[in-house]
Amino acid sequence: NGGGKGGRGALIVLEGLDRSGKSSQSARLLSFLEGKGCATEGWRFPDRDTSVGKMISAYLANESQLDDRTIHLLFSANRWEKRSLMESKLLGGTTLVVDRYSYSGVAFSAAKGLDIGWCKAPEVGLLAPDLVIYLDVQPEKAAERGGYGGERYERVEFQKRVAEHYHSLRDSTWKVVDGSLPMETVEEQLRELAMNCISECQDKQLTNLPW
Ligand code: Z5A
Ligand code: MG
Repeated sequence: NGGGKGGRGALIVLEGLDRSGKSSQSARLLSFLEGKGCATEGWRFPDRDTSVGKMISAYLANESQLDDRTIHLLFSANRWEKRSLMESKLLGGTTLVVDRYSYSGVAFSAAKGLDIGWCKAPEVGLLAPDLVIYLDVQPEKAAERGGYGGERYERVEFQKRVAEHYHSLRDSTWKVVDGSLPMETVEEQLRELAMNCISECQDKQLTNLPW
C-alpha cells in the first residue's frame, strides 16, 4: 500500500452536484494513486451492475416510476450489498476512491422533501469515509457543462436544494474544493488531500457512519 507499513486502505469519497466533476476527478485520482504504487480501486454509487442497481438505473433514465421512499431505500440497499466487500478491501490494504456515497443518498432524497432523519436512518452502520471531498460548483455553472439534462434530477432549481442539504451534512471529514477551477488545479488539490489521508488513516480503525 501507499504508506508501505501494511496498514489498511483509505475510504475516500467524492461528492458534489451533478456535473461538478466527480467522475472525471475520481478517474484522475485513481490513475495517480496507481502510479504511486498504491493499491487502489475506483468504485461508484449507484453501482448499476447489480440487480438493485439495474432498478435504480431504469428509474434514473425515467424508464420506471418508483415511490420516493422506495427509490431511497434501493439506493441505500445498493450500498449495503457492497458493504462487506468494501470492508474486506479496506482491511486488506486497498484504498477505495468512491464516486458518490451516502451523502448523495440523503441530499437528493431530502431535496425531494423527505424528512432528513428518515433519509439518514438506513445509512447507519455503513462504513464512514476517512475523507469526503466535496467539489463545490454553482448549479448554474455546472449546467453549462457537457451532458447535463439527460436524467431525472438534472434541473437547476432541484440542484440548489440538493446543495443546501449537502451543506447541512458537512462534518470534520469533509474538504471543500472549488470545482469551478481548471481540471488540473482541482486534480492537484485532490492528490494532496488523498495522499495525506492515506498515510494518516493506516493505523486508524474503520468506523461506521455516525448518523
Ligand atoms: N443519487 C441519489 O439520488 N441517491 C444516491 O444514493 C446516489 C445517487 C448514490 C446519478 O448519479 C444520480 O443518482 C444523481 C444522484 C442520484 N443525480 N442525478 N442526476 P451518477 O453519479 O450516475 O451521475 P452522473 O451521470 O455520473 O453525473 P454526475 O455525477 O452528475 O457528473 P460528475 O461525475 O460530477 O461530472 P463529470 O462527468 O466528471 O463531468 C461533467 C462534465 O464537466 C464533463 O463534460 C467534464 O469534462 C466537465 N468538467 C469536469 N470538471 C471540469 C472542470 N474543472 N472545468 C470544466 N469542465 C469540467
Ligand atoms: Mg459522475
